[in-house]
Amino acid sequence: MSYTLDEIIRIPGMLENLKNVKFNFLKDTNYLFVGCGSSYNLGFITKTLLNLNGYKADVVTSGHVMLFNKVQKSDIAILITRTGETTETVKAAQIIKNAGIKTIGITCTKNSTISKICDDSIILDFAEEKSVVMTGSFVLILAMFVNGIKYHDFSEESQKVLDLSDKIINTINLGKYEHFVFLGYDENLGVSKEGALKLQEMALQYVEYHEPLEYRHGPISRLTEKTLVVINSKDTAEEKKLIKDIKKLGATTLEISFEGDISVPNLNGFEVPLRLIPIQYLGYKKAIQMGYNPDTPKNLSKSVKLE
Ligand code: F1P
Repeated sequence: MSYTLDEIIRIPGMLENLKNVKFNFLKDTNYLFVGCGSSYNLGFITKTLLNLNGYKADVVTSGHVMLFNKVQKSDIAILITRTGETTETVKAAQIIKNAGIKTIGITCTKNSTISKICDDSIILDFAEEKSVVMTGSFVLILAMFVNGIKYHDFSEESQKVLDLSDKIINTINLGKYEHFVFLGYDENLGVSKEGALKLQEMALQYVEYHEPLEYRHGPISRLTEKTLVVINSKDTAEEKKLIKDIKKLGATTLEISFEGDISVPNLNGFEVPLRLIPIQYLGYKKAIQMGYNPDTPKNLSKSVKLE
């Protein structure tokens, strides 16, 4: 079995462990999320959910902070890095600290550079991963952030979503598709961004992500019968209409929603960690179908280290 598959399958068990991790967001605090790649996407999704629920939060790439040596005003910066060693994030942490902003590092690696620099750290070492691409660790960190707004035990539901993803995705003839489009609003736009990254990293596919109704405004011109459109919808009538239109044009859709092909519970956006499971599994399955090793994707390393 590949490490990636193992790291996806162990998600329900890891979520069970999250009960022992204490983390809370405060309404009067201004948060800034900082990260690269999937870790940036974690910040992007969480910032959106926080804003929708009346909290103050923003997100920036570590590379931007490092390159321009400046950072927007905030009370607490949350630096996310699974490995704790990504150059841009480590350098951004130091710049932010020097600007007098409190820093919290979120990592899955013990004794890493990020925890040495940050004022505080949360080390989720039980979610440390062997494979290059973030899967289970992403769901775990996201669930921790969601629980920081409103507590929810995702362990049982995640097993159901995992089983359903396995059942549904195994019925799709993945060899037919060479173009993957991910659609979603608000926090689901972040899910879509991460979905696109998974299919790109693991399976080297041509990918896109958009807000659903934006798809008709240009990107739809590239749609063919070899396109699989994954829509993380909120079951709105307009999203349903779009699905019909996409099908009429000959492409295939996979809807992840409360009543979709793969169903997730409606928790007013807080179900977002569950929405990641099908897309990670899809990335893994497409990589296998292409004959690639999902654990060690082309040109990538577990953490990017700049000279
Ligand atoms: C960030 C990251 C990964 C990506 C790739 C390169 O790593 O961008 O998200 O999959 O392998 O590194 P980290 O800072 O979270 O360790």
